[in-house]
Amino acid sequence: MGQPICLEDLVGVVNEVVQDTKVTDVHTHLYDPVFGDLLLWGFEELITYHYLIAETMRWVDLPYERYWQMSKAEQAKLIWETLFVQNSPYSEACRGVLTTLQRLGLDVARRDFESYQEYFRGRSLTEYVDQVFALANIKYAVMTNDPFNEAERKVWLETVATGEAELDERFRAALRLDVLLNSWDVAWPRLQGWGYGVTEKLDDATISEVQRFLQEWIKIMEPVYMAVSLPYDFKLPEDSPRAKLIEACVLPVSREMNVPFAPMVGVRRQINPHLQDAGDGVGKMDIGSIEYLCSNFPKNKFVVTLLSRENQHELAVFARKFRNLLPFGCWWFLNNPSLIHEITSMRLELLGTSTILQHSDARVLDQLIYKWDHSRDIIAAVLVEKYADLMATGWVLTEDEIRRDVEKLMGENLWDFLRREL
Ligand code: HDL
Ligand code: ZN
Repeated sequence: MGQPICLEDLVGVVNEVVQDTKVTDVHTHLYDPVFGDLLLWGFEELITYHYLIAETMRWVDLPYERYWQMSKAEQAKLIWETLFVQNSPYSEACRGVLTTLQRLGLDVARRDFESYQEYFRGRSLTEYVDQVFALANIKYAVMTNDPFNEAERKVWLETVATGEAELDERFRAALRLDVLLNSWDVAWPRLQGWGYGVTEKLDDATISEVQRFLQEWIKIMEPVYMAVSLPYDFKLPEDSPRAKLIEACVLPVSREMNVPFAPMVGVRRQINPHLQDAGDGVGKMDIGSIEYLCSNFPKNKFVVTLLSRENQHELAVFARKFRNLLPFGCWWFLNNPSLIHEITSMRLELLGTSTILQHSDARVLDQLIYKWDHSRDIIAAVLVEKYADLMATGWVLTEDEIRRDVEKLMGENLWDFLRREL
């Protein structure tokens, strides 16, 4: 049971436990170094993160194509001057750059752009991965792995599947199905070219071959889940290739191989295409589609994150109704202190410890440091509120119990969900 803690020690104990707890980062865009240049890292990648591009382009009247013609170093300098010198960098993406530099031991007060670039030159990537994972206290980072991405596919087939290189066990795969599910017109010719007996028509033969494609990539990647980013107007049930592929291919294989399905719903894709990756928006989705999945497929496991703030309360309420629904993270436009606080409070109040509070969505290795620093501070503050409320009833609390709860909330619930027999 361990020693009960007193109210005076609560803040210290909760913060220490949250800082100490290694996280499973349930969703990132990072890659094991074996994937080479697909893993982004270093100052210029950190400061040209697409969030910062969008914020910069609000200030400069530069034609978009002129920005895209710049070198990475020129883009970095423009962003630095615009967002950090001409304006105070308190947006979450800007502050994150500074938190990362500070945690790496660099002097942020000097505002010395060149020295920040210099720090990374000649660094060993594998050493830097160790340093970042230690600073961010990461146990696992779940990648986003797309078998339709030629560069990535090549590494899986020629390096990983052949046993030529072992994956670093800290990087876990997620099989990403955006092309298959959102662009069937693009997907089926590619599948056909890879030797799957598919046609555009989703008849029994094609369905069986798409299932084989999924089964084969699950064997290659050993993914933690199968994910897809779905638009805000995603609907189930629906008479569409996407609905058919999900119900006839993804869900049967998901259940057969115990690889949860992770619909990530709410993007309004490319509302400003000139911004490229930074050009997506957000929209409220119809939670009835999540209800349709959870209630009609009770033996399937769903790991879900939604992009709209307006969907968060519904998601938490629906998770109370369906044990096969595991909500996770404050995704993308929600990954800001005010919204992380609001969503974390809501989830603890509605779901207790039966949820996963956060993921980083990191696209650049270095971001793990700030995304987890910032989230840990907020999660600890909310947990202090909740444990203090418990203690006000006369409840006696031990550090062991706080550690147990925090481990679940910071990612262990994913591994437990995989072990569950629904
Ligand atoms: O689809 C996704 O996984 C999103 O996270 C997008 O990659 C988005 O562009 C992003 O990077 N969000 O942080
Ligand atoms: Zn993402």
